[in-house]
Amino acid sequence: MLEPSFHCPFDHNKFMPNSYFNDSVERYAEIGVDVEAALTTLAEVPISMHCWQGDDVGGFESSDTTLGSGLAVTGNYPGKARTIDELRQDLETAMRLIPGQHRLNLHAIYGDFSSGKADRNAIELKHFQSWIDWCQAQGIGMDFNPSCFSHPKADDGMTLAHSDAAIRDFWIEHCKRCRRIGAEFGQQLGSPCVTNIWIPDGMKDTPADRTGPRQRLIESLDAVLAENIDRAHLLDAVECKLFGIGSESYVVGSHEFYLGYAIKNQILLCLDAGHFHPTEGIADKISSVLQFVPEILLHVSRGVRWDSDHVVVLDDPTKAIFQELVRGDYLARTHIGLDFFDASINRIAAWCIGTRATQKALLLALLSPNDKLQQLEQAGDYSGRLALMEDARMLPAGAVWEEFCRRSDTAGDLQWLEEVRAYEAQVLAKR
Ligand code: RNT
Ligand code: ZN
Repeated sequence: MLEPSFHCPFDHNKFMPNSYFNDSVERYAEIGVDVEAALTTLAEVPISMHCWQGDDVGGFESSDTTLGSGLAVTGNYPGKARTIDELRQDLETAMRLIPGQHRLNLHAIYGDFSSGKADRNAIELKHFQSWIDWCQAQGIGMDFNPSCFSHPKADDGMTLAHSDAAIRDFWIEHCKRCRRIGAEFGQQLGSPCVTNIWIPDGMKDTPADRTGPRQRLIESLDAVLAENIDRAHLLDAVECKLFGIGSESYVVGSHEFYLGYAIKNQILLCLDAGHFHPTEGIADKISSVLQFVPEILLHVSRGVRWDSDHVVVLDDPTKAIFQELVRGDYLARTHIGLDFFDASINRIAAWCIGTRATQKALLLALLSPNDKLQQLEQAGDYSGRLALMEDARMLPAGAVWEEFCRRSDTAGDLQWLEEVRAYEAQVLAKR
C-alpha cells in the first residue's frame, strides 16, 4: 500500500543566504571566471535520471523477473519500489532533493501493464502513456531504451545478432516499437527523446566467427532504423561495451563497431564510463568522436574494477568528462544520462548522490579558468598551465554549489539526507 502522501518534516526555507558566496564570486572573477554565467548554465543542463536505480533493473512485466544478460545488481537494501506508483513516488522524492530540472530515462520493461501484459514485441504507446502524463506533470522530458535482456529470447546471450532469424526478428520488432514510442515521448513532451540501444550480445569463450554476428547486427540495426522519424522527436543512440559477465571473450557491439555504425548513419554514440578497460576513461574520447557524429549520449557511471555500475561520485574520471564537455563547448551536443544501480544502500540516496555528484562535476568544469588555461597553453606556458590547474582546484566551489541549491530551493549538502531518512522511515520501511 502506498502512503497517501509523504510529509516532509523539514523546512526548506531555513537555508540561509550564503555568506561565502559573494567572496567566492570575487575570487573566481580574479581568474576570469563568471560565477553567475556558470550558475545559469548549470541550471540549464538536464541530467537524465535512470528509472532502473529505483528497483534494481527489475521492471514491471512480472514480479519474478530475473536480471540477466550480464547485468548484475548486488545488495538487498530494504524498500525497493515494487510498483509503478512506488517508483514514481521515489523518483519524485529524489527529484525534489536534486537541484535543477532533469529528465526521466525509462527502460521498456517499466511499461504500465495494468491493462494486461504485453511481450516485448507487442508493446504499444498505451503501455507508456501514464509515464508521459507523469513527466508532463513533473514538467520534464523523457528518454527511452529498448530492453533486450531479462527475457527467455535473450537467455543464450544473443538478440539482434542471433543466428536464428526468428529471434532477431523478435528483437527488431521490439526496437522498432521502442523508437515509435520514444518519438511519442518526444512529440508529447516537446523535447526529443534519446532512444538508446544496448544489447548484451557476445560470447563467454573465444568465438570461431567474429564477423557473422557483426554483419547480422548491422542488418538488424538497419531494419530497426529503417523507419524515418523526425529528429525533433527522436534521437537514436547506440551503446558499445568492452565485455560483460558471460561475454568476456567477445562483444558483438564493440566500440569500433558502434563508432563506425554511428558515423555511417549519423546517429548518436553512447559512451558509458564503465564500458572500457578499467583504467580507460571516456573523457578523451569526446573530442574525437564529436568530430564525426552529430551528438553523443553519456552514461555517467562508476566502474570499480569492472563495469560494476557503482553510484557516481565526484572523482577524477567524472570531473575529466565534464571538463571536456565545457572546454570543448560540447554541452549542446551532449545528452547526459546516468547508469548505475546499487541495491546495497538506500536507492533514493543513490540517485541523489550520483546525480548531485554529476552536477558538481559540471559546476567544477564551468568554474575552471578555462580561457586562461587555454591562453597559457597557446603561449606555450605549460608551467603556468599546470600551476593554474592545481591552484584552481582549491577555489571555493562549495559555496557556489550551496548557492545553486539555495536558489533551486533544494536541500544543500549535509541536509538532503535527513529527508531521505525521514522518507525511509515513513514510506520505504513499510514496503
Ligand atoms: C549495460 C549498459 C546498459 C544498461 C542499462 C540498464 O552494460 O550499460 O546501458 O546498464 O540499459
Ligand atoms: Zn550504460
